[in-house]
Amino acid sequence: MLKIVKICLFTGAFLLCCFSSGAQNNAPAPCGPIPSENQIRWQEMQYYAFVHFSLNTYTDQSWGYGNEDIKLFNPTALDCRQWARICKNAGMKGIILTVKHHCGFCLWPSKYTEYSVKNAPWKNGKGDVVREMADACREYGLKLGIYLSPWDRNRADYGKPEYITYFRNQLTELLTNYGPIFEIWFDGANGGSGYYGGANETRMIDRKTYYDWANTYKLVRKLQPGIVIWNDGGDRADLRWVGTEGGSVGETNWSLLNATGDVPYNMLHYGVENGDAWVPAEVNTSIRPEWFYHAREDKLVKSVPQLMDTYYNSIGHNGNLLLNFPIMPNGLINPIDEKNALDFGKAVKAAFSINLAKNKPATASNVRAASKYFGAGNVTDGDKDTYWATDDDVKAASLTIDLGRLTRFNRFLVQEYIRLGQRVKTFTVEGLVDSQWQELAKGTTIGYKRIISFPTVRATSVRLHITDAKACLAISNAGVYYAPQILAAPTVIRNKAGEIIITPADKESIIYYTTDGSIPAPRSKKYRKPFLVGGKPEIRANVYDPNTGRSSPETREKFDISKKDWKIIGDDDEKAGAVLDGDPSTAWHQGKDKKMPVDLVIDLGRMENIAGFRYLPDQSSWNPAIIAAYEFYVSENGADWKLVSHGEFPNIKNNPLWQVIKFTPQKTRYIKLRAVKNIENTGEAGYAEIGIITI
Ligand code: FUL
Repeated sequence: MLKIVKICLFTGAFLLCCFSSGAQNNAPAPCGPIPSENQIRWQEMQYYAFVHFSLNTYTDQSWGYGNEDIKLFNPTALDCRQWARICKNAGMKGIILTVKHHCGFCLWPSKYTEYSVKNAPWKNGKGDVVREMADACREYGLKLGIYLSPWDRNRADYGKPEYITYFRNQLTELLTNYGPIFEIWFDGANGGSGYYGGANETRMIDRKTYYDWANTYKLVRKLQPGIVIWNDGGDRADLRWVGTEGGSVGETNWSLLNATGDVPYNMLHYGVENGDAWVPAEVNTSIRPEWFYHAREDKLVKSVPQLMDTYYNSIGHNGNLLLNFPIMPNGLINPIDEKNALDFGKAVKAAFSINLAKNKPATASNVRAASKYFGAGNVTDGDKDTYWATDDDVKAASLTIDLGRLTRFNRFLVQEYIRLGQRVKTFTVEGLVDSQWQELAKGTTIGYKRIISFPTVRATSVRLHITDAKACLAISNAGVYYAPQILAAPTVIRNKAGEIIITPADKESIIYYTTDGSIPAPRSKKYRKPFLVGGKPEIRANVYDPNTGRSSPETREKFDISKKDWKIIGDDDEKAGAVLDGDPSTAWHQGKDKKMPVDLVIDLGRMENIAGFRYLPDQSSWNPAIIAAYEFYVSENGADWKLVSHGEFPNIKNNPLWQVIKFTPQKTRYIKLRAVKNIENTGEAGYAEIGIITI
C-alpha cells in the first residue's frame, strides 16, 4: 500500500513538474531591455537615505571651494548610529554617505591625500566617518552606499590624467575596505572654479572623455560585483537622475534610456519608451531645501504632507526615493528632521500596511494559454515571483478583483513583472459601485510599481483595465488600500481682497472653522470656498476625517485690517502684488541693480492709527534679499516722512520668520519700509508679506 502511495505521489509530482516547466517555457518573451539582478535588488529597496556631511557643514556653504580649513571639522557629538537608527525606524533600507563632496575633503583617512579627517581635530585625526557609518549600517541591517564626487576642487592635479589615478585609488580604498557597497554615486557637477592646490583658477574638463568611465566602471564592478552605479555626468550607468532635485519623476516613467547619446530633461524625467537600455529612475531630494545643513532652514523642513506627495511622485511613479538628511555641525540629524521622517514613515505604514485585495479572487478577460500558471490569481497571492500574463497578441485586457464585500478604498497599487521588461502604456482603474462600473482613475506607465490615488470610494470589486501595452501583459501584483487622511493643521491666509482662504493638506479633508474665537468642531461652520470677512478677524480652523472621527491640530490666525485699498507706490511691477497677497510662498524683490537703501512705499487708502509693522522675508532658500537692517517711516501726505522705528532684525538670516516691530501709535496714511542692509550686503530687498498693527 505504502509503495502505491509513493508511486502515486511521485507520478503526481512528476506531472506537476512537467506541467509547470511546460508552462514556464510558454512564458512571454522579454519585452525590450530587462533589468540586471543588481538593478532588481536595488529596485526592491524602494526607499533609502542620503547623508550630506562635510566641511560645508561648518562653513554654511553648499559647495566648498577646496581651500576650507580642515581644522573646522570637529563634530562634538558625531554619532552614525543615530543616523542609522533614524533611517531604520523611518522605514529606509540603506544610507548613501557623501564621503567626498566637491571640496575634496575626505571623511575617511585616505592614503592618497592630506585633505581628510586624518588631519582634523576630530578624534585627534584618528577618526573615520566611513568606518563608523559602515559599522552602524551593519548593526541596523542597512545597506551602505558611497557618494564620491568626481569633481575635486582641492586637488592640484584635477583636470590632468594623474587625477584619474587618484580618483581610482580612492575608489579602490572605499570599495575594498568597508564591506558590501550597494550603490555608488558619481555626481554630475564637474569642473569650474576652484582652489586646485592653490592655483585658484577655472578648470574645465570634457565630461564625456576625462574620467574614462568605461574603465572606472570595470574597476567598480570588479571590486563590488553586487553594486549599482549612478552617474549623471558620463557614460550610461545602472540608474538615472530624474532631471530635478524637487522630489518627483514623471507620471509616465519608462525605466529605459538609450545606451548612447545625450539625455535631455524629458528623457531623464519620463524615460524613453523604446530605449535600448534598462536605466531606472532614482528620485533624489532633501528633507530641507538644501543638501547641507543651514540653521536658517530649521523652519523649512518638509512636512509629512509634503513628504507624502514626494512618496506618491517617486515610489508611486516607478522610482526609488533617496531622501537626504543634512547633518548638523555637532554631527547629528536635527530633531525636526528626525520627527518628520519618522512621522512620514508612520503615515506610509498607515496607508499601505493592509492590502484589502490580498488573497481575494481575481479573474481576467484573457489568460495566457488559459493556463493556471499565468492566472489572474497571481496578482493577489502576495508572491512577487508569480504573475498574470496574457496571450502574445493581447495587449489590452482587464483584471477584476472581487473584494468580497463593500470596501472603502482610495489607492490602487499595481506592479509589472519587470524581469520580463516594462510593457504597459495606459490603463484605467474602475470600481463596482452600486452594481455599476465607475472609472476611478487613469494612468500611463506602470513599471516596477505604480500607486494611483483617487477620492475614497465604496465598492465591491475593483477592475484594472489595461488599454495599451508594448507587448502582451505580465502583472505581478495589484493592491487596494485605504489611506487615512493626513490630518495636518490647515493653512489659513487672508488675501488682498480681505477673503479668508483655508487649505487642508489632504484634498479630501473636511474643514471646520470659527470666527468668534470658539474652538472649531464638527458643529462649527464647514469651509467650502473663500469667504469675505471684515474688521480684524480671528480664524480658528481644523480638518476632520468623518471616517475615523479624528481631527487635526488647529490653526489659529489673527488678522489685522484688510489690505483691499492698499497700493504700492512708485513701482508698477506686476509682481509687486505678492507683497500684499497674504500668501507667504510668493515674494517680490526690488532694487536688484540699485544700492541700499531701497524703499517700499505703501498707500493704505485712508488714515489709520498704527502701532507697529510686520515683515515676512522671502521664504525661498539662498536668497540674499532678506532685509537685515531697516528704517520705518509714516506720512500723512506721502511727501513729509517721519522716522518712527529703526534697527536690525535679529537672527533673520538663520531664521527668516515674521518680524514684528512695535512703536508708539501714529496716525498715518502712508508707510515706508526702508531696507538699509540685506543679509549679503547687496542692493536687493525682498518681501513675502508686509503688514501693519492697528489699534
Ligand atoms: C548635486 C550636488 O552638486 C549637490 O551639492 C548635492 O550633492 C546633490 C545631491 O547633487 O548635483
